Amino acid sequence: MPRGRRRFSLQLTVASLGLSILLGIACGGGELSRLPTLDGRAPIVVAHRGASGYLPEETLEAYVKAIELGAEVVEMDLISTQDGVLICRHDPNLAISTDVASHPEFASRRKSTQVDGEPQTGWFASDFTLAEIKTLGAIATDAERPQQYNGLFRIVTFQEVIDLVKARTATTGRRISVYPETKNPTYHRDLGLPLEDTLIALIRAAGWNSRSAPIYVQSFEPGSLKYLRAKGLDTKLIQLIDADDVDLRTGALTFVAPYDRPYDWTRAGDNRLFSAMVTPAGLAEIKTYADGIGPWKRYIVTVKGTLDAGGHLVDVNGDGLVNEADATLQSPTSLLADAHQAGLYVHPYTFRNESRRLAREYQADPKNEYLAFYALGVDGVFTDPKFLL
Ligand SMILES: [Ca+2]
Ligand SMILES: [Ca+2]
Repeated sequence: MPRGRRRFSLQLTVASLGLSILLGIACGGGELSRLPTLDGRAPIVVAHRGASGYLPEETLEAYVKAIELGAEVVEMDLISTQDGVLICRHDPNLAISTDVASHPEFASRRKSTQVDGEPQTGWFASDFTLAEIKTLGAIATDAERPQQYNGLFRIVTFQEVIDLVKARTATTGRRISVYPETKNPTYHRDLGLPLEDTLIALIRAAGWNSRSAPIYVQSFEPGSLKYLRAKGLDTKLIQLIDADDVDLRTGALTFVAPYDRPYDWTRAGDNRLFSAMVTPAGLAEIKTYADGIGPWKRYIVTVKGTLDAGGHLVDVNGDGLVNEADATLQSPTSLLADAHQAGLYVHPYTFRNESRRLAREYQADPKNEYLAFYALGVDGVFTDPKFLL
């Protein structure tokens, strides 16, 4: 999901207690069935990488925190170790989210390579066994987030999160789901460490290979989802839909590699952009192998900056920066209606509470953004959960 470039901070959002409060506001008394979701159920709150507004992301501690805050779904990215174990990390490059750089015993493994065509230098999970990775500490990936927990928590395997969720489901009596993403599937296949068959085996072993099981499987690469389905995976599948950014002068989404199209399309010479997925034809194709879409939220409601008479962007709030806090909401697109018409769930990403990411109409209050999207009928939201205290 939301990859490095858009990983702005912060602190965030709302889990289910907050959700019920918000829905109460949205529905004038909590009549959840009035929300125009696909199946009439209340939208799900997906804790993006765990309680990543509080603790280093994708650690057991971050998932425990998210569950304690009330999230009903915990999200994770899956990458492979050298010995083929699926671990929860957003980036194959361990320099981004671990303290590997401070481990002299691994200094010689630093190298330069490419991930989805993007040159990177660092330490890569495919060069480390699980046992070696277990000696590393997780660190916050965003300087605006708490740093005091850096190095304290270990990297976890997907199996360990499955075990956690099952245990917490039993002790709380709540239904808690997981939402794993096959991360960089083509990259892993090229390395001889394909993710999909291992993932299917873990899901089967968990007894979760059905549409009704507490699991959603997501990917940006259609080929990964199609492979999973063809190999017998019967869980809910969600096609992620990315873009690079918004051109604040026009409100149009921009498409710059590697956020222009799924990497398997790039490799196949298919030059369509991610935006092809949100057309009626694109949605119909997705419906042949998936149950829903996870679009960047700007596909549903985009924003446009304020221009002066000379056509220059204006710093409306006078903070010296021109960003989304100086921009206004545009009319919703037809994507939600089109996707629901196609029978697809819609789970947009990523909701965050920093004021610089909130359009003017939200008045620096992230609750207003949730209310707006809930009213439109989204079936869930990816959030970096943090209660608004
Ligand atoms: Ca993700
Ligand atoms: Ca400003």
